Amino acid sequence: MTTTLTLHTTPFNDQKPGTSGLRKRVPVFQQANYLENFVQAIFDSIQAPAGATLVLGGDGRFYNLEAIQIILKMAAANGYARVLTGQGGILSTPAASCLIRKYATFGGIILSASHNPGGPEGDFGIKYNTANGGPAPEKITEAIFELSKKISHYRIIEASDVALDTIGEYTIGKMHVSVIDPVADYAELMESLFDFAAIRGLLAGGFNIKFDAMHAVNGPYAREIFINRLGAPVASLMNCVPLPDFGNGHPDPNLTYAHELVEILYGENAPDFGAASDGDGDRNMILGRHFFVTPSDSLAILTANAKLVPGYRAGLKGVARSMPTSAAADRVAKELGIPCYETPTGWKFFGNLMDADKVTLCGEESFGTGSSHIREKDGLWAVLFWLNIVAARAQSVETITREHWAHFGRNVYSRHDYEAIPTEVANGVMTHLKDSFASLPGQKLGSYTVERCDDFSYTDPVDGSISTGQGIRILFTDGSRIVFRLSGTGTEGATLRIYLEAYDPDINNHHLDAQVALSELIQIAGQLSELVTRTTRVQPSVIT
Ligand code: G16
Repeated sequence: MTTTLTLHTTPFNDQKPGTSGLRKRVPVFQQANYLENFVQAIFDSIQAPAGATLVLGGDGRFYNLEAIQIILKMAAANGYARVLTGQGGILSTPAASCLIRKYATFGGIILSASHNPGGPEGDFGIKYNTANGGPAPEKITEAIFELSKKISHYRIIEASDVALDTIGEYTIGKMHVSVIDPVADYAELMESLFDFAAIRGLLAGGFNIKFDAMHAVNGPYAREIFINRLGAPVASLMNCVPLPDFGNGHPDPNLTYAHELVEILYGENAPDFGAASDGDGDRNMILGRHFFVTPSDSLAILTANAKLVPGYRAGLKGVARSMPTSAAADRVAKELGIPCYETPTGWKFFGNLMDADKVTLCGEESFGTGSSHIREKDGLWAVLFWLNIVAARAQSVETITREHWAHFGRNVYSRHDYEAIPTEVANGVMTHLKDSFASLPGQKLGSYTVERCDDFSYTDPVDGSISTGQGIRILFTDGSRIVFRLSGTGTEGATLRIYLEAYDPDINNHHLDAQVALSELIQIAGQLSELVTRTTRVQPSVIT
């Protein structure tokens, strides 16, 4: 027996989605009706037609299972005909995007706070993806927020929980729930894009890899792809058992948080190749032996070598990068004669470009790379792309990167993050920078001269929508730049990100450590923002 209930609720005023959905601490989501309000606001704003199917899954973090049971009962009460979910409530973000597209569902709900830590006191998150498989655009997230501020009721069915641990068909009221293998469809898609035989040959020939799933969602995906399908030894995997608190770690694949992997790749007898992915499996970090590839360079190198990969042999329509990502990909696009788009931070801005067939590859400095095979960034896809290139070129990651720099020049790049700054202090830094816009152009700062500065705004070339206030750019006459931006994914205070980029065509400087090569720009960024005085921080929390 099931009963549909319409329950009274009162709004919360803080349900504004950030760069990628609503992210809050777990105890915030555990408040009575907090999740229910947001889910009802999603359902009310998207107005799915009768008979619609929804994909639902998450990265397995603490509260994932409870949230899925609630959302299933709410979907049933809101008239959905079917929900597709992964066994154990698990779906990586790219796998969810793959399922939405493959089964042409109305959309999907993904439960994840991505690279943020998990556990009872950690972070939780929820976002809605549309029928193209990509994160909802701003007009939808704004509508959800507006509805969340005036919600008075939500609908839910009283029913027993679905046995999410067992693959099979279930019903809640009139709604069907298909609990499916979370890995199979995604692994099949990967096999259709890359030369698995060549990668298998590379691995069989003694090329050693180490993949770190950081105790997050990609563990089972990596096991199926690297071990079962590509024949890598089991020792190639580390931290591949997903845990609700990520083993108390911070599942962010960068030099700071993936230090266990970094130490192995920079140690004695290091493997030839290392990679890591994040909480929900959409980010990636690529390492060679004793070598780190910046995400910006990675995008450029994938673009330059795409024809070596079966899925991209026909060529690329174009490439897109977020504004703070280095211009390395722009140089490749220019040589290939394809367009390069510069979007605000947030994967959602790439969706329209891919749907309109304007771009094939996209990437962000925040360890995200992907293509039009789905509408999310894709961690394992990037790892496979690299392995495919390495197999085709029979060269190391370092040689491929250095040859790339020798040909295109090097966009030396780094990001400095100052985390958990009081919000008013961070806002003060941004206001101060904007106040100095009028006086900066033409100023000589050390060996750099300011050409112009602005607060980045973007007009979507497909639907004409305008996004303003997307980051402060100080652009120098030689093409170098400093970008200041406040993160839209943190849950504690504000995170100030400072992005630094200098272009160096001289191969004799390409051995330099980025922090050394950028030292003058780093100093200028500190001066311009009055960083130490305003924030009392002398060191960034994270350098990538
Ligand atoms: C999300 C977005 C990315 C964005 C990143 C960082 O990634 O999908 O597009 O680059 O956040 O955003 P911010 O600089 O505002 O913190 P993820 O992996 O967290 O979903």
